[in-house]
Amino acid sequence: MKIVDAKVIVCSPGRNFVTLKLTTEDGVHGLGDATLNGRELAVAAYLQEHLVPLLIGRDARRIEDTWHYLYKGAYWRGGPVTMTAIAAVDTALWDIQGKALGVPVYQLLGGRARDSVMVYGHAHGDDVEETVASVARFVAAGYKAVRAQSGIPGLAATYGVAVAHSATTVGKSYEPAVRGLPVESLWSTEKYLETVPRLFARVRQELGADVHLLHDVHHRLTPNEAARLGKELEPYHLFWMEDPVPAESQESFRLIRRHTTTPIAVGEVFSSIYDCQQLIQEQLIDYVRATVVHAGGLTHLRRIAHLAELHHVRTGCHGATDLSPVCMAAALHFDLSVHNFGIQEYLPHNDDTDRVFPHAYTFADGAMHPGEAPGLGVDIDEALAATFPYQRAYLPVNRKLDGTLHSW
Ligand code: KDG
Ligand code: MG
Repeated sequence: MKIVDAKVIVCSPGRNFVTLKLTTEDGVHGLGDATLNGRELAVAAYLQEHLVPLLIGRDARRIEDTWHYLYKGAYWRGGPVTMTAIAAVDTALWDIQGKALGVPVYQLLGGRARDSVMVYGHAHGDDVEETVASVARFVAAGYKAVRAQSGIPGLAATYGVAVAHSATTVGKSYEPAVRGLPVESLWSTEKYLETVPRLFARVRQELGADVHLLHDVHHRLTPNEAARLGKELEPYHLFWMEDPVPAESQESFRLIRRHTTTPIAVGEVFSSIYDCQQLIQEQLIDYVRATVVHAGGLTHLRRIAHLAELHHVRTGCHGATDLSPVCMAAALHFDLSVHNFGIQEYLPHNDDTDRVFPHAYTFADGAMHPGEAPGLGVDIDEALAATFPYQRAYLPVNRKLDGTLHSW
């Protein structure tokens, strides 16, 4: 089953997506998401210039061999651009394999380990009370788990609080990529640490103990500050505190761990098992957030999950709207089949994106299912995609009140 065509499709139905489409001599095609938010064209060029020539003529069934051929064959290992490009190829090959055998991808991954996949939505508001009301709307809409992010008094814009969309509408996407040059936001650790415990006290007071609550610190604290936050949030029993510190230094998590039992999730920026090896093996985290598109595809993500399973770490795949429906579909097949699944992030895409990428996955009652279509169950309408050309976009940057550049 030789690959005879490999196409890199860049489109922007509201935000930029890079998609790899591989076609075999039998006319079967498979898709892989290759979107790296704010650096999209680097991956498109990596695929087009360096991987496409290697793919033509290869046997599409040799998924494992192709993964190692592209990883070890590059000599230069890892990094988000390389691993996103490899992920796209790997995902497309699993899609082809499923279609060729007439089964959904999750059946190739060992079959379903659960009936459906619990997801969390994003609640947010300009202040604590608005955010409490937003969480309540998600609960009323059937969500079992909700991430809560509130505006911070004294700061004009805060991570996780939408600007472009109505802040509290269930089902609306939070779209942080901004077309044009990066916007700058301001940050104060003191104001943030004062607000977040108050937010969760109010949410628990209004909504009780049943709903799973999550919060994303978005890499902004030091280990000691994160330890303080985790400790102050303990009475509110969070499902997780996400990305408390930048994770380049895996050792930082020891300090946080020593001080708090609030569960820790990390890894949406990870591109390989080596980014989280120590975190997992030393049980410094509870959830690993790596997902298909940025962590080398289903083949490599399964390796991460299997290592994690040995150390009581569960999965919590990144699922923001800058990951295309192709990634969402692949993540759902992974989630349904992997034993140590924890939760899946879910933000619905806008209508244009859903029309460009028709898909079989569904949401009901706070959970998702990848559907029973052969392969991933997602396609691309290339003619429609062509009507949404690429537009340069960047993620925001973040500065402290005195102007010092900080992590966004
Ligand atoms: O591209 C970056 C976004 O995907 C990220 O900022 C979203 O942190 C995020 C999350 O948890 O969804
Ligand atoms: Mg995050």
